[in-house]
Amino acid sequence: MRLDSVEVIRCHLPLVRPFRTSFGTEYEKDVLLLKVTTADGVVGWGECAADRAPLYSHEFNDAAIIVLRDHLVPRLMRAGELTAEDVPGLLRPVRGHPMARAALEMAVLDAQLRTAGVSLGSYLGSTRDRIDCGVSVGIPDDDELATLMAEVEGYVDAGYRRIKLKIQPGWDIVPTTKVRERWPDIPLQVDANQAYGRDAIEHLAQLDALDLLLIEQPLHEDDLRGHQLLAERMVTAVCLDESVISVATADSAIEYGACEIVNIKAGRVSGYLEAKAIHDMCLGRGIPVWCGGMVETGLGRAANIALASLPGFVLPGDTSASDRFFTRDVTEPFVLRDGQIAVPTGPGLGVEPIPDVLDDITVWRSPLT
Ligand code: SMG
Ligand code: MG
Repeated sequence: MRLDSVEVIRCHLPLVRPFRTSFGTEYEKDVLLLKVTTADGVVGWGECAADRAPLYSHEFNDAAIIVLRDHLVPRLMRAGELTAEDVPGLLRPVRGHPMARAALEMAVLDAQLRTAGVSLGSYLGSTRDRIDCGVSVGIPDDDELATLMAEVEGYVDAGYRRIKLKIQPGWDIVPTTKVRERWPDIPLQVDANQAYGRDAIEHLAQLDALDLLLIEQPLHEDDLRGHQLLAERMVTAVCLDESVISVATADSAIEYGACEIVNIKAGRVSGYLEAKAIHDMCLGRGIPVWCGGMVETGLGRAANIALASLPGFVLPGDTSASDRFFTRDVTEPFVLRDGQIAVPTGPGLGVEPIPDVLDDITVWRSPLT
C-alpha cells in the first residue's frame, strides 16, 4: 500500500475516577490517535500509549507528536509502496520512542488488514473468541482502605477474573493482606511501577504469604540484577513490565533469572509485531505472558484484546471493559460478560471511532504529512 496522509488527533476523555499509581494520579486521559489514509482511500487507526507526562516511561505526548511529525512519518512517506511488516525496519534508524512508533505501525496495520478484510486477531494468530479479563485497581486518592475495598468489591461483583493492586512504599502489605483476607480465592497480583529499591527485598518478601499470581516491576526498569535477587528470595513469581522493551530484553531478563512472567504491552515494545514476537518466544520456552494496558480507548483496547487471544496469554490481562475508565468510549464500548470480553471479528481492529464522540473529545488535530 501507499500512504496518502497521516493525521494526529489529540483527545481528552474524563476518567470515571482518578487512577493513582506509584508515579502519579491521572484524572483525565490525554491520548493521541493516528488516522492514516491510504492512496486507495482506506483509513487505519492507531493509538499512542504515551501519557501527558513522562512518568510511566520517558515518553510523553508532546514529544510523540514531534518525533512522529519530523522523524517517523516522513520515513514512511519517503518509502512509497510499503506493508505494515516493513514499518519496524523503516523506523529502525530512529532511536527510542517505542509508543510513537507503535501507534504508527498500528494504524498502517489496521489499514492493511481492512483492505484485506482480515481481523487483527486472525492476523496475529488468535486461538480464542473470548478472553478472560482482569482489572487494575489504583491506590485510593484518599489513602483509605475502605475506599479500596469498596472499589475491589465492585470489580469482583462485575465478574473480573483477576484483581491487580497498585502498590508503593507505605501502601503494600496491609492493603494486599486485607484484600486477600476478604477474597481468599480470587486471583490477585500487585504492581509497583518501579517504586522500590533493592533494600526493599526483605520487605516485599512478606507478600509471599498472600498467594499472589505475581509481583510486577517492583524495582527500577534498568535493575535486572535486583529483580534476579528478588526472584531468588521470593516464592511469588517476578513479572516485568517497564524493563521489557523487545524480544532481546525479554530473552535477557528470562535468561538472567530476573523475570518469570512477562507483561506484554504493544506500545512499550514498539508495536504489535514485536509484541507477537515476544509472545512467540515466551510460548516456545514455557514462560507465561499476559496483556498489559495503558488506559486505552476502544481503539487500543480492541488491539490489546486481539493480542490477548493468542495461545501464550495464559493469565488474565489488564483488558478491562470500557466502563472501567470511561463513561463514554470513543468506539462502541467493550462490555464484560461473565468476566470475559469478545475478541473483535471485523476487518482490522474491528472497531472505529464514533464520529460524534470523536468530535466531542477532540482538543486538537493536525496533519503530519
Ligand atoms: O489499561 O487497565 C489499564 C491500566 C493498567 O495498571 C495498568 N497500567 O504499569 O501496568 C501498568 C499500568 C501503567 C499505566 S498507568 C497510567
Ligand atoms: Mg505495570
